[in-house]
Amino acid sequence: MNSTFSRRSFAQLLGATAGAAAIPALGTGAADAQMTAQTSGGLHFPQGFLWGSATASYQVEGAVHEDGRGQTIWDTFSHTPGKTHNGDTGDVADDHYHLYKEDIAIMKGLGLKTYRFSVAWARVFPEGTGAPNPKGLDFYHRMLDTLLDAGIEPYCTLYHWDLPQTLQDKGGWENRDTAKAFADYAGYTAGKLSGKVKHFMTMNEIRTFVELGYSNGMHAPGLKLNEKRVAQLNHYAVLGHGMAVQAIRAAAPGVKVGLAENVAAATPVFDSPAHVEAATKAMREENASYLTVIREGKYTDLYLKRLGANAPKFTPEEMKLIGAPLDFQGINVYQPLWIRALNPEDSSETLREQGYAIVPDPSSYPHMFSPWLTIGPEALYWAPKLANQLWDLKEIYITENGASSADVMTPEGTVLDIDRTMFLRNYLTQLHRGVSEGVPVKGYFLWSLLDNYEWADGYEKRFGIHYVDFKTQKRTPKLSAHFYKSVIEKNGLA
Ligand code: PNW
Repeated sequence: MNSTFSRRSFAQLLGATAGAAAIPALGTGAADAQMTAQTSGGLHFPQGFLWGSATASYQVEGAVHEDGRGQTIWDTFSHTPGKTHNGDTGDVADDHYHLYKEDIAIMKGLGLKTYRFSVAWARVFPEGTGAPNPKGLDFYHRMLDTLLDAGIEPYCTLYHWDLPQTLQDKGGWENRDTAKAFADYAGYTAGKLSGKVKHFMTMNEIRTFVELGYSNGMHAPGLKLNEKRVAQLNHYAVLGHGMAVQAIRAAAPGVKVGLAENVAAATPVFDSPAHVEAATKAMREENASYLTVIREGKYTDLYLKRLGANAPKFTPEEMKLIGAPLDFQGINVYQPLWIRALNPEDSSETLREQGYAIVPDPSSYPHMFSPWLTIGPEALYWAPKLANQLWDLKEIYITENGASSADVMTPEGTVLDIDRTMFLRNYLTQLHRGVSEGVPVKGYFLWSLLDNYEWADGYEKRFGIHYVDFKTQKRTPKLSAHFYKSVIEKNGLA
């Protein structure tokens, strides 16, 4: 395809890089015709909608030995042979620790209103607890000053999976003391940064670090524990969130506190009252030990019943902390979980007691470069809508949404990621549908600003809207960056 792209079209595209109104230069393409058709009604977002992008410390920073940073479970895991694609590590990643000014200039050029980043716990407390390392926070102060100078509002995640190794050596999230250590670190850090940051998320994707880290062993620390141990450490993880909420409120009065969770995005197979009712039940039950317990302060009856003797041990005080009210809710939405209503023929006791069925993907189901990233734009309509119906969330942010592509840098020096651009356009169209119905989504953070270290997939699976040459650290905007810039400029898709 790229070889048939004419020189003139390239010139137009490169023109689009510099100029604000340049996207129409591509207006003869099929993709733009599709966009016109979809948006003929004018898909504008409410004034003040926060357009952002997200990254995470271990995935972009590099500089793992610099300024007193302690070792984390991802340093250990990625350096263990056979654990990551190609043995890739985050030792250098995007070298954002040194290139943050350039990266913030890129954000400013895009027109970003907001940026979601995470703090590496082991930069602030190299051993997880004990004496803080002032040089660690200095980096975030430098970064935040540059960001604020650029007029971009920071949203800060306090835990995006890079647990200090010292704490893992004492059991990690299996040890209740880790929850307390996290709260201490979170309170300390929020207190120090609250002059510059007004929105804090305790954790990112509790589901992912619990299930991939401790159950199937695909992520750090790479353990495969039994159901009982996983349920108990899941409890300590949500407890860590709850204790951190309390600590942040005490240390940084006035800031807003939430978390970013990847909900199982229950999506009805089609829009009928019975399927929507089934999807609503699934939204609650499939998130039972994550968002549901955090929003309701209790585990669902079905969750506890199914675990039986493997259910976690907990106290009423712990449940109160876990269910503490939040100021906003971040949800990361990637793939749909397709749900149908039950038929009279569904006789299984399991289905009957839960009241919905998960429909498995046929082998022909389309996905992005990451096999798990099945495509279903409707997830970005239903996930915030159903979550809001269940828990009256009031202030929702899509804290992550984006896609991996097998990006190719053309000889002319550009990346035409039409699949990612299509993915984003269609998901954003569905987000617009929800917002226009009054679902209180206040902002959207695209994952990710830059290609970065995609965990166990190393550098192979690129999620950025800017291409990174990992040898030279050169950043190049992809077609999707031009698209996103135009969305921000127009505050919509029309
Ligand atoms: C999220 N899944 O991870 C993380 O928050 C990011 O750090 C990550 O880079 C991004 O999504 C893209 O993967 C996920 O298997 C990892 O369903 C795996 C899954 C979902 C999210």
